[in-house]
Amino acid sequence: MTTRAGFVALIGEPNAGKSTLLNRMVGAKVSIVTHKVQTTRARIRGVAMEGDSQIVFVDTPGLFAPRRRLDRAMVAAAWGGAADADIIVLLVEAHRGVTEGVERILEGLRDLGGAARVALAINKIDRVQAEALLGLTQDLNARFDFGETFMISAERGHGVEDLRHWLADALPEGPWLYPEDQIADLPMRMIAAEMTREKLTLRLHQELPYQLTVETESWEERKDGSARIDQVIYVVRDGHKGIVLGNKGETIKAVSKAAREEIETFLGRRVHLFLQVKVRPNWLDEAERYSEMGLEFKDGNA
Ligand SMILES: Nc1nc2c(ncn2[C@@H]2O[C@H](COP(=O)(O)OP(=O)(O)OP(=O)(O)O)[C@@H](O)[C@H]2O)c(=O)[nH]1
Ligand SMILES: [Mg+2]
Repeated sequence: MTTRAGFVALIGEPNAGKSTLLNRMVGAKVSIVTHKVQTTRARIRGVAMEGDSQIVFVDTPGLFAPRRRLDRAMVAAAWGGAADADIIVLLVEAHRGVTEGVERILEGLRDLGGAARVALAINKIDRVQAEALLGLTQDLNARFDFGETFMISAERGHGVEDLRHWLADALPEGPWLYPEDQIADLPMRMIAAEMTREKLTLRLHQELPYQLTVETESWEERKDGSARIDQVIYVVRDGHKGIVLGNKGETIKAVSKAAREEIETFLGRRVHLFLQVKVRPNWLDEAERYSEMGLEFKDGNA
């Protein structure tokens, strides 16, 4: 048997549907998804088997013009994921087409050189008329020499099988990189923290989701088979703490319930989840917060 294995980086603008595609390829929710931009903050790997190929998908933070230190670390992580991959899949939203952001990404891909093969996946085709896709495909292929173009709906699953087959054949020959039954390689404590961050992002508005982070502080296995998980939500201001807690603690209770249910589904057992909110005005400039997220902390403001 000839096995194949390798890394496939999913890159694109924020909200392009990278995490949705990763989850669909893997068949489980490994990476969090929201309707808001900049949901994913670090590289998240999900493993899919296709015939004799093992495809290690690398979900990356969206590529955008960074302003804050955290933004820069996210964008650096995304390009790092692309540079390290055997194959890159660029996701472009069908209904938005070639935006300035997409043009910038194409420039970045040109700078990367031919080190990796790049495929184009026009996503969210459920949102446009079929006729519009031909023009967009031609436009994008005139701008960059893609190895192949796919039209997909990551959410509904259209075209995803074709993409998976193509990737399985295009990966280099070699032994599998993970055990056959493994689907993710993020520590469970991080996945659990991400699930809580997803619920917070869905409930909170404006800048708040971008100014908080969630960390799992302790994880205790109980004799009855359940787990006790303690997490801290770091916010930058007292006012934010009040909003996260909500009137009579309503918001944090709802977040806690939704996150607990999702962690239970993932683990397949009962979970007791305890959330605490701490004000930490400078967490966005603390190296430890970045390593907890799996991001590189860069000194200085450059
Ligand atoms: N209509 C439609 N919506 C989609 C499709 N794929 C993803 N979405 C939605 O697009 C939004 C963003 O999806 P994500 O998977 O979080 O996007 P992302 O590229 O990971 O975003 P960042 O992590 O912020 O970079 C969510 O609301 C998804 O449900 C699709 O094929 N069709
Ligand atoms: Mg994402």
